[in-house]
Amino acid sequence: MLCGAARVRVSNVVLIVFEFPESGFVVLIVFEFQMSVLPNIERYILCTQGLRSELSMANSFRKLVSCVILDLDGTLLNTDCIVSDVLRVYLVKHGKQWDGRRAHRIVGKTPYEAAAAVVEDYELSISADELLSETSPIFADQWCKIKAQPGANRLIEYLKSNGVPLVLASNSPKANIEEKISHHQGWKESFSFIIGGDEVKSGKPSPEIYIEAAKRLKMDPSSCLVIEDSLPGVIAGKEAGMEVVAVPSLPKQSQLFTSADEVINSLLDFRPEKWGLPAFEDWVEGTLPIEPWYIGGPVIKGFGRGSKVLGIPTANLSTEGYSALLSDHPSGVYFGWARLATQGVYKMVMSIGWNPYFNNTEKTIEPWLLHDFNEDFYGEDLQLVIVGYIRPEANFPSLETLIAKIYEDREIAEKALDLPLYLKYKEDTYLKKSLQHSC
Ligand code: ADP
Ligand code: RBF
Ligand code: MG
Repeated sequence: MLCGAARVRVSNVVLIVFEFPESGFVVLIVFEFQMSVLPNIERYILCTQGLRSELSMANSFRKLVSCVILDLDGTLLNTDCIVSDVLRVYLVKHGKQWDGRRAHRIVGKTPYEAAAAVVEDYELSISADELLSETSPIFADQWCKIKAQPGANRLIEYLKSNGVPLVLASNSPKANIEEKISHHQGWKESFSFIIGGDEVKSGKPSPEIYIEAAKRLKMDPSSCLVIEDSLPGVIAGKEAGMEVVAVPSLPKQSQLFTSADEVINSLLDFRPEKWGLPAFEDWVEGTLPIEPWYIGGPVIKGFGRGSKVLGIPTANLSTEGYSALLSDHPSGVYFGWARLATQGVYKMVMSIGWNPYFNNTEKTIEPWLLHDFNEDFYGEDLQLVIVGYIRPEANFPSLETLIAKIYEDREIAEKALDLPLYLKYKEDTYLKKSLQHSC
C-alpha cells in the first residue's frame, strides 16, 4: 500500500513510503531527481509533520511546491491599520465617517480601484484620480510606520535561509513597494525579484502578475505557492494555476476564501512542511516562542460564562486603551505569566479573539490563571507577560470538545513554562512593579 510521498528539503530528494500494516513493515524508498523531470507522483505530498504523524494524519493530498510568492500589503505588512487611519481623517474633512465594515472593499485592490471604491461608497464629489492625488502624499508619509505582520520576518528569514526562491508580487506600484519595504531590514535582499502592479497590464484579481512571476522564476505555476491576505489576490493566484494559502487580514473573513487551498489565521500558523518545504525549527514542545508583550489592568466582568458554562474561569481585562496592541497580535491561544497584585505570580494560558464557538463581536483577552483561588478577584490589578503561542482559535462541534482542547492547551502551557526559555520571564521587571494608575 502506498502511504505517502514526501519531498524532504527543497533539494531533489523524494521519499516514497510503503506501509504494510499487517506485518508492521514500513519501506522507505529515496529517490534523487532533477526537478525538471519529476513525474507527477513526486509533486504531491501527504501532510508532513514528521514522517510518522504524516502517515497517521494523511488523508489529504497537497501539492509540493518549489518557490513562494508573497503579497505585501496585509500579508507581510499591517497596512490596513494605516489605510483606515488615513481615510478616517481624510473622510472627516469631506463630512463623511470611515466605516471599518467597508474595509474589505479596499483590501487587495490596485490603488486606483481602491480609490474608486472609496469614492463610490462614501458618495464623494471628487474623482478617483483626485482622491488618489490628495491621499498619496499622506500615505507616503506613513509608510515608515507600517509594522510587519506577526510572523513576517520569521517567514522571510526562514525561506531565505533554506534557499527557497522567494518573490514579492503586489498590486502597489513598484516604487511604493520599494519604499515600504526599505523600512524592514533584510527584506529587499531576500526576494529574487519584486513585481509591482505597474509592471503588468491588469492587477490582481487578474492572474497576470503571478503568471509573470512564474515566468521570471522559470517555474511551472503549479510549483509556486502564493501567500495572500485578500480575495482578489487569492483569485489571481488560483487563476494562475498556483497553490494558494490565504491569511485574511480582516477579522471574521475566512468563510469568504473558499477558493484558497488553505486558510490560516496568521503567518504564525503557516506550516511549510504541508507544501513539501522544510519545517520551521523554532517550535518547542508544541509552543512557538514570541517576542514577549505586556498587558495589565484591573480585572473586569466578562461574558459571565467562563466558570458557569465551561468550568474554566477567565479573568478579563478591559481592552480599552489596548486596541492597538490587540490588533497587533493575531487571535489565538497564548501563554505566559500573570501577576495578581496582592497574591503573586502564576502560570497562565489565554485566548485572544472572538471565541468562534460563541461568535463574539468583540476581540477579548481571556486569561486562565493556572492556580486554584479561594475567591474571585474582580477589581484587582492583573499584569500579564505573554511569551508563547500555541494555536489559532477554533470552532468546535461541542462544548465538551472545546473544554478538552482548553485543558490540552493548559497542559502544554504548564510544561512549557518550566523550560528556561519561558521560565526566565517569571522574573520580568514588568511583573516586579505595580501598575501605575492615573487619578
Ligand atoms: P467573567 O465572565 O466575569 O470573566 P468567569 O466565569 O470567566 O467570569 O470567571 C472569571 C473570574 O473568576 C475572574 O475575574 C476571577 O475573579 C475569578 N477567578 C477565580 N479563579 C480564577 C482563575 N484560576 N483564573 C482566572 N480567573 C479566576
Ligand atoms: N473559545 C473558542 O471559541 N475557541 C477556542 O479555540 C478557544 N480556546 C481557548 C483557549 C484557552 C486556553 C482559553 C482560556 C479559552 C479559550 N476559548 C476559546 C475561550 C472560551 O470560549 C472563553 O474562555 C469563554 O468564552 C469565556 O468567555
Ligand atoms: Mg471570563
